[in-house]
Amino acid sequence: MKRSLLYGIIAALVLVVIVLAALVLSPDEGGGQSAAPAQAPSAGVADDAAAVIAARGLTPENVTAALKTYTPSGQHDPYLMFSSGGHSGQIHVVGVPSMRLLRTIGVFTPEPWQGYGYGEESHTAMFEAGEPEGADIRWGDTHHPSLSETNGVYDGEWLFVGDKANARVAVIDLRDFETKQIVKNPITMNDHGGTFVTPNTDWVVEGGQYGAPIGDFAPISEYNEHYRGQITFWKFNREIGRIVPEESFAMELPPYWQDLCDSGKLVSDGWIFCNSFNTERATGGVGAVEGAVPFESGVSQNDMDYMHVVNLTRAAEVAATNTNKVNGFNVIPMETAIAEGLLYFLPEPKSPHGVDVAPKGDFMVVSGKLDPHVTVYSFEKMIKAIADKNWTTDEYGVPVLAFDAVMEAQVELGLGPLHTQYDNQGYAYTSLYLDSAVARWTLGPNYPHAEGEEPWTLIDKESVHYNVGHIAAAEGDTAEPAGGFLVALNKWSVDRFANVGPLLPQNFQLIDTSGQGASLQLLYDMPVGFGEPHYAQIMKTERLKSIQIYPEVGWNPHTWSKDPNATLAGEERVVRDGNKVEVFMTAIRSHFTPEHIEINQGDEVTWHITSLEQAVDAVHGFAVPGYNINLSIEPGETATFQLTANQKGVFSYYCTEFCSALHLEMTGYLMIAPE
Ligand code: K7E
Ligand code: CUA
Repeated sequence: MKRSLLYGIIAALVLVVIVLAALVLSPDEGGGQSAAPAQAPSAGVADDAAAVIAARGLTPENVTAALKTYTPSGQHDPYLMFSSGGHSGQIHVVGVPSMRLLRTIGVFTPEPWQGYGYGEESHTAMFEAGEPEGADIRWGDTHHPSLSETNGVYDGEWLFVGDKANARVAVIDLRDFETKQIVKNPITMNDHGGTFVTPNTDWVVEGGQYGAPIGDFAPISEYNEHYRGQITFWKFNREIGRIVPEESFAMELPPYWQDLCDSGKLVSDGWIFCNSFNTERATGGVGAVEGAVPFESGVSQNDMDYMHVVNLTRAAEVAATNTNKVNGFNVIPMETAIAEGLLYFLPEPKSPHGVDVAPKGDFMVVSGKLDPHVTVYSFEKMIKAIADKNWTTDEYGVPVLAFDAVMEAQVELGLGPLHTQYDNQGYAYTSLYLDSAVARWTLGPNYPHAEGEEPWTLIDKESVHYNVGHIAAAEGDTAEPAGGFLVALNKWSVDRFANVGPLLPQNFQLIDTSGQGASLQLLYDMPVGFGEPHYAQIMKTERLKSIQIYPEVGWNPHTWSKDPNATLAGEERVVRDGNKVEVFMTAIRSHFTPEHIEINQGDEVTWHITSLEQAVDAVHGFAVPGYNINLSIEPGETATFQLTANQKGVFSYYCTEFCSALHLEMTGYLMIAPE
């Protein structure tokens, strides 16, 4: 009796929740493909659901969360999250709200599934182009992915990401989700503030991090005189889809530790903001230097550090006539930057981490890791303070604007505030590392406000698990945030998942931000076991313009044109010129042509394979044992690799994708006769 009553109550609850969810998740909001209109469930379905709920011991909140994230088979997510992969050196693409991992993009690290970095000529050349001289680097530490924008809104065309470890920037083409370019910063060994695009993707910003002599050596005792910071502006040419180093430039900065940057937009378009820390210019040295103070305390002495503000429009003009070069790269000297009014500082409390420009471009928000407030700066007030010359100068002569003249508001949020994102309801969201929470607070009077909510006020806090770093809201760093969802990128997972050894996954937690007031709801945990993601961006899926088949048989994804070595059916051949051998091969289900390649030990082989496939998802792989050759040949693609036949023997090359019922037969013999 009691039991059936309980079931009845649960069934009624479920019914209410399902009907509510049907109202909340209208087909429009579902976006993507095939969002069928939700139907009121029959009593029978509710009974079944009630039984499941009882058996699994779910609460009504659990059930609501499940209904908001469940994505039936075949339905697409309305949003895609592009997450940095941290030490994996990759980018990971995750569907939101299902939190399904859709794709990994090899960037700074070879990626076997994509054949990325295994013998394919353009990939190998790309790694080498991005390496410091003499190094052989096959990893990266990706921190801040940046989607290309048009008028301050994602356009779904290009993706950039920085490598903190080696100060490199990569360009990814979202037509085929492949990395097309890696550039090495010629004046610094490592960075942090990369990458951030300007509102029309004219520039890709790469901020610095640890001060160092620019293109030179100097002992640490000469820190103040010879160590410097920098910020680099990479010119992006959309026509060719490449960064143009010759048109790019950097600016020499005092040896503070520059951190994350953000681009101005709308009213503040043309300006760049970067936070910094270690204005103390601490040089560490514990264990090496008598009486030295460790970095962790030496870097946190000052109550204020400096937000760096760069007039990029003006800096680009100065760069055009600047003659100062370091390692062949255009670098505006600090004195020039000051004299030309390109660089200003805003005092910012305390050991800040990141600066985030509000959707209308009117405010810059900074969080000090050691200050419980976020500090909001007014762009308008900043411009006035510059016009009024309302400043003192730092030791290097850089104008430091008066704090009271530029500060708009301070909002107390909690402990360890880090990064801020925005939504379409006039709310800002800030991660609280030490509190393990996400705070929702209101922006100023010129943003929308819910009934009874005051500007610049903390509204809600949602606990996350644990120690959140960045947060990513749907289109939440653009001029038109979408609202609805936010993902907390948590650094620690501790007890959230089954123990998989002492190296635990990170934890992405999806939060529903669609309501107003104190309505934030944690929906879903996604363990991340591939590295430590830092920043992520969430874009509407409908903005993508990606292809499924290359435009023409024989396409070169790297040049985005027909490959001169494209091989059509009937044109397959092996051409010999002395000890140089060139193979022109085709691949189609379920054979390579030719199936026998006979060469001699010592031959130098260039090998082209063209996929004749025109069917979606009909991908072939190509592996040669013993030679570290592993390709992915997507429909229509021509791939090229080179090998020197230094080992004799018989090598069975084969297709590595289970492409058809006769996939195992998709093989051939490479016969290398002894010298
Ligand atoms: Cu991890 Cu943006 Cu590199 Cu903060 S950064 S958390
Ligand atoms: Cu082609 Cu398996």
